[in-house]
Amino acid sequence: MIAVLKPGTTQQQIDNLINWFKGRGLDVHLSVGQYRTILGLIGDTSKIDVELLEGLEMIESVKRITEPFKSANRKFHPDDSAVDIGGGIKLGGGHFQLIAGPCSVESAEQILGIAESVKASGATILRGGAFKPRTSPYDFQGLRAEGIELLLEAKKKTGMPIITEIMNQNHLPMFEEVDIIQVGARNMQNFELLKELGRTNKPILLKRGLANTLKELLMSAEYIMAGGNNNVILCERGIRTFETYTRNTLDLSAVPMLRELTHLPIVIDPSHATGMARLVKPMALAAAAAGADGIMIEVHNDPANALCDGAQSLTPAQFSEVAEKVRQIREVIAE
Ligand SMILES: [Mn+2]
Repeated sequence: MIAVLKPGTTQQQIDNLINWFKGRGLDVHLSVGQYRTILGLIGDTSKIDVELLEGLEMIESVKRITEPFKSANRKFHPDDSAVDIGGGIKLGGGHFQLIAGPCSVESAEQILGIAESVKASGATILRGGAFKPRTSPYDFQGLRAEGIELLLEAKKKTGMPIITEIMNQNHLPMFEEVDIIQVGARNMQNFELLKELGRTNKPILLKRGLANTLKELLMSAEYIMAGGNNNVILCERGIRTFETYTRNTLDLSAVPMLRELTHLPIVIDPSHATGMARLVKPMALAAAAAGADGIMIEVHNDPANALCDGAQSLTPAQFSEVAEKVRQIREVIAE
């Protein structure tokens, strides 16, 4: 981090500032020019509040050289991370996983039927919502605890690990046997929830908020990792732009950009990103081509009568086609 001081700053002020930085464990490199005095701060500056510094009378500007995220930063962890999902499955670091299942768990027959068909098509992880963060309080809110029970039954019968969303840290005891806990877009900055998940050792799939930057996504990952849980998977699911034909705008550049910034695995969710079943296949293929570590797709046995997100859900037959094409794309990019 570099701090540029205003002209006319006294030696006493400079000494005070240097001591303040040293008190925070930083080494300070002082550079006195004809018109400018510059302090180079060396060490872990992640706990330094840039806005506080910029507010000081003697400071002209502050520039971070290293990003404020530390645990997630590739600079300190050059190799890709692979998150251990359990059951011999890893995600990231060369391990690609296809996640599929309905938006919401609706019944035992529904979740088990979909699980069996997506497994047969090559899906390796089963998704299904039990607690649903719906925009309207009058929409289906999910089967809640019963939904998790049904997912666990499907897991037992198919052997597929399961992923489902948590909305409240008080629900954590219900997630004991859930393999991956999802933090939805709307909770990306629910910091108390993130801290609580940081105290577990569960794999966490963290979705990017609909109006959040990649830096904010990484800072949220940092919340989980700062608590000691490094099993974080990032998920791009579309962001809100001025476009209205699609539900959201899929930011596929997030894959190569995040790849540079972080060692954490990156999953793409083309279903929520586009909101339309017919756009899911091209976007899933593009995600595979961009090098995503995983793709998460909503699949329903009867999309027209789905209790949630039917318009963007693929039928098992459509999913099977996408899964095959994704496999082919991955072969091409591996060459
Ligand atoms: Mn959904």
